[in-house]
Amino acid sequence: MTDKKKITRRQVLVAGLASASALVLPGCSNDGPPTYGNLLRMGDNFTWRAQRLLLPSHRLAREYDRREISSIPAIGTTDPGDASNPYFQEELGGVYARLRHADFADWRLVIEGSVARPGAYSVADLMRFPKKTQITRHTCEEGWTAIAEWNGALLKDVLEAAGILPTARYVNFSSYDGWDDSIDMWDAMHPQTFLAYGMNGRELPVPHGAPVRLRVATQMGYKSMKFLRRIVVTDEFVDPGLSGPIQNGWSWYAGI
Ligand SMILES: Nc1nc2c(c(=O)[nH]1)N[C@H]1C(S)=C(S)[C@@H](COP(=O)(O)O)O[C@H]1N2
Ligand SMILES: [Mo]
Repeated sequence: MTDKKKITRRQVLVAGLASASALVLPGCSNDGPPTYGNLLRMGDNFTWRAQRLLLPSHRLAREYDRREISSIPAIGTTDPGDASNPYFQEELGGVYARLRHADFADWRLVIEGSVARPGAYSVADLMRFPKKTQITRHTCEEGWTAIAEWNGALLKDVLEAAGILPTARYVNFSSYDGWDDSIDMWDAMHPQTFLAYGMNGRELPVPHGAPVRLRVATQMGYKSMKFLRRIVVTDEFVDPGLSGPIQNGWSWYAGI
């Protein structure tokens, strides 16, 4: 086959995908996360749009029994306050180290953006929401899985207390190790999306994201952000730039 033919085939494939998504979801073509012109990323976004359109209600991730809980390694950042880590950032990591030193008594989760009542929640504040438990499987893109019990508040309950405005569509998260990422309102309202302050019945350990992490049971592990700092509800998709997963080559939507 000549080069010319190969290019032609690829062009046909791209055009086909683009028109397929336009056909299936009229009016959605300028909506949602950017594709950066990448063919694989277009596929991810197609999966996201198709799932949101075709699945009428929240699909639940499988829940397990207590005796199926397995050991779970701590991956990525295991302590944002560790100054010997090459990724350490004083502005965030230094603050985290001081908060940790005081047992996170002064930690607050800021919730702002498209909400009627922006605020800052302590761990004790989050513990006043109905306490939820899920035993679910965590799937890391590096190829391992583990089953753990997560204890916490539903993100839905906390966001509803903050008063989500009708225009709100995305929920953005920032962490003490400089990660920024987002999920859509669908996943934010999901009955298995937690703000977890506990793991396997104990306080959430530092390597797993203390004092509070996000736990998104319906997506790959990297969407479950550890060491939460701030939540911003937005009406539009916000590209987090270099601190976000898209720029690192990971897909924004990683449904499992
Ligand atoms: N803030 C932050 N969140 C993060 C990470 C990280 O390095 N920093 N790693 C992600 C990845 S790739 C995985 S698999 C899980 C790992 O969670 P664990 O360390 O509790 O097993 O957290 C995710 N959330
Ligand atoms: Mo991961």
